[in-house]
Amino acid sequence: MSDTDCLFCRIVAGEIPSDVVHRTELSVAFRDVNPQAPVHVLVVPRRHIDDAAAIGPGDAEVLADMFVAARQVAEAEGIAERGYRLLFNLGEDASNSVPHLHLHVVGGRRLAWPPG
Ligand code: DGP
Repeated sequence: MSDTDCLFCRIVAGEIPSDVVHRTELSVAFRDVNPQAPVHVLVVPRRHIDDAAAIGPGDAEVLADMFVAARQVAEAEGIAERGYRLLFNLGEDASNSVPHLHLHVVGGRRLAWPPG
């Protein structure tokens, strides 16, 4: 998929507005438009990657950046101490709806396990 067709590439480029809470050289984190918990932030790589199944050895640096960004978001949002969930949805059964890799950072309430 080309950048111009990709919703999250367009959010990263600032072409579509979003509530950005964290930026690094490699990733951007913004609030999910349909939050499932008091804190629900998506960490996305600036470079387009389709999904978690498309990750390869060359993506180590960007993945590390995304996980560090997720921790920093959790700390800034005040959920780091009580705990939170990091989640990649993948494919139809997991309701993956946006084909640009995104790490969900979800917390601020007790989260059910297993998820529905
Ligand atoms: P997933 O189901 O894992 O593909 O999650 C995609 C998430 O993206 C979903 O929770 C809603 C969110 N989302 C979809 N469109 C937009 C948008 O235009 N802006 C923002 N901030 N979030 C969006």
